[in-house]
Amino acid sequence: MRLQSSLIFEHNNENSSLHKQKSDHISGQLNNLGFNPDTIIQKIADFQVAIPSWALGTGGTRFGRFPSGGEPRNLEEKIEDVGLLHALNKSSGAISLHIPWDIPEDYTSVSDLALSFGLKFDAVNSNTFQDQPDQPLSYKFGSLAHTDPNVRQLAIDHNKEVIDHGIRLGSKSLTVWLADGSNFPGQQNFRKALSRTLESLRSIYDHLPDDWQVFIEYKPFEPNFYSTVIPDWGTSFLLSSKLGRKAYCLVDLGHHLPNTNIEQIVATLMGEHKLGGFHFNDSKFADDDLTVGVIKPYQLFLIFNELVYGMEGANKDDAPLAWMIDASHNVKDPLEDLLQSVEAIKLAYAQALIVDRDKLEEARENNDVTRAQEILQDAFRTDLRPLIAEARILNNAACDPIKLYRSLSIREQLRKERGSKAIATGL
Ligand SMILES: [Mn+2]
Repeated sequence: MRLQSSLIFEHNNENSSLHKQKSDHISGQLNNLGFNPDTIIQKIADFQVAIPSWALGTGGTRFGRFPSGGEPRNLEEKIEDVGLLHALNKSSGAISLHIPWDIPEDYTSVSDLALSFGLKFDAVNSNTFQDQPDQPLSYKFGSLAHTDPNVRQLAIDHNKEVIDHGIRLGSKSLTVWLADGSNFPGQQNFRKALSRTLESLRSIYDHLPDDWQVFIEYKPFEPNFYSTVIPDWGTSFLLSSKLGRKAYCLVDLGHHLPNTNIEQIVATLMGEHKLGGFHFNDSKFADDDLTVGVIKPYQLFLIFNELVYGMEGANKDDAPLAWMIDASHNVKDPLEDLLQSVEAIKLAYAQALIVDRDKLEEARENNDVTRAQEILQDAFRTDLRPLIAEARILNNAACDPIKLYRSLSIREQLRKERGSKAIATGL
């Protein structure tokens, strides 16, 4: 399904007068504060967040899954769904593929299809956390860290294959997340497991083209419940530092123990020029994969506060960070949920852009704690949603993407086209 641009124009015309009032109001407010609203709008308009191919279907828990139909049945339909999102918000201009769930049958036609929607291929993701039907050896006791060199080789070869698929699609990065770890004390020799992982990652790293990056994701627990081989940013930093200049740390917001100060981790990694990218989601308890910004919007803002400080300062010349959503949708329409997540990310980014950095540094240097807090909260409590909408209108996207999505009954149309029982492949 392809969204006609005339429908977006009609929608924007219908909503323009109320929107204009709100947007003029906030622009005037920003002008008074010494910010140029047009510069901020342009930065928001340019900001792109990749959509993973596995987030387009209804997620489940180990207790059940309740899909609502019309989900993409193959890679082509997944690309179409991201194309729909991108048409609605013009901020979802990339798709991140999961191998082997999304191996293209015809690279040229898949690339052409993506291009026709204005989409690029973001990081490719390997999968050594489950066995494939025809797999000769099992990942039950690990992959890159496995005690058996033959299993490690299988996992290394898989990652190299993923890179090869990515090269053919024009992707420029590989994300590695390992489920390796142990469930019981005594099960695994921590030191041996980590050094085997480094050795395996070195073989994968050697296969990376020169203009590629590898992102090392960390996670403190799950699916293993006693230890994971790469539990935290420190281990990810250690591995990426030992690997070399093409290796970076990847921060998945859900991969931290409760109350971890993620913004401080971001600051430290940026300070070392080793932050590669993000997997956005939100959580109440653990890796809940909820809609971005739905539980802890202030944390998201504080993270962007560090990101903007880096991106507009000492990290200006670094490679651009990889932005991706990594969420799951148990009870919502996946496409509506993704629209909400992208919106939340852009809002946090915009709010971080209006932090008065000079005044904040001055307050910090003078140990004026109250003032420093006020400066951050002034930015966080400014409603910049009309500016996000303005950035969309500038890009010929919808003023209100969810409103348009619903008024066009897109899910109903997809159900008709794909079937009310169609469940996304791969999950
Ligand atoms: Mn992730």
